Amino acid sequence: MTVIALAGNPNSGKTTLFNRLTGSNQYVGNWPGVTVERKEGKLKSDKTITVQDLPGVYSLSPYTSEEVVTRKYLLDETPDLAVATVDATNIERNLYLTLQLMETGVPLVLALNMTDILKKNGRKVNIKKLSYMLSIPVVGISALKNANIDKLESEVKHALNKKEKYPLPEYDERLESALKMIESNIVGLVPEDSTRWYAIKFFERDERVWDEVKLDATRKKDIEHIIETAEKVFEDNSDSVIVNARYEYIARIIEMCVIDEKDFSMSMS
Ligand code: GDP
Ligand code: K
Ligand code: MG
Repeated sequence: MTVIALAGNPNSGKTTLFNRLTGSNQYVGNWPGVTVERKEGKLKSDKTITVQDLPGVYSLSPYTSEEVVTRKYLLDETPDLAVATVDATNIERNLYLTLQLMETGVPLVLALNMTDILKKNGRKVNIKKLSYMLSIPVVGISALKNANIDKLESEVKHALNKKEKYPLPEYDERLESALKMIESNIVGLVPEDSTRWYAIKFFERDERVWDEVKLDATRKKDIEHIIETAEKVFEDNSDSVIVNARYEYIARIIEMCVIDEKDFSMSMS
């Protein structure tokens, strides 16, 4: 059975897209142990593909029930592919989650939603450039207006067949060397495709990952030392180092891919 999961910020249009993709063909329940709604259905155009609507989250931290459900699903149940539902009118905030989704190692297609109101806001997103810079397929859609959903489906099916890995976002060199050192300490002890994700979570001192991954005391000490050294270099807490690295990365993408037509006409006058 093939499973695709819809992941995105709250109100990015996941459920609207889910309804488009599955029609009336759905099952609604709860995730085990929490009162978070679980929606599952079959893809209208191919009943062998299950579509899973995941709880909306802003990040893959281990704090809210929604975050716990979404991250557990992506890391432990590993869908064949995830569709990152991105609200194009709030692209910066939404890409923050997209980077984390990429790091889980799950194959990803980005559905840039709400393109219908993007025009009204006087903004344009260069989709080809966005796809090139992130190294993942990107499709501009409007779930509400039913625009380009067939294109999204064909990109999803194409990606499912290709099973290609994409290069993960790379941050500041000094951060990268810390992460590489952590990776060498955990390789073989975590699922191979999500090594990067675990390295980042160790670096952030994510409590769940420190509890769940069984490391001997020496490795734990080594990793703690790597983190402390990085914190001295950056003069900042390790979790803030990651937050800043992600926002810097996103700022470069926005600069290259988003055109604010209002700004442009003002600067021309
Ligand atoms: P979810 O929280 O991610 O499941 O988001 P919903 O599917 O519930 O959508 C949140 C709101 O955005 C609803 O009012 C939708 O009607 C609206 N919405 C969803 N997709 C689009 C779209 O493509 N364009 C516009 N204009 N509104 C949309
Ligand atoms: K909602
Ligand atoms: Mg929803």
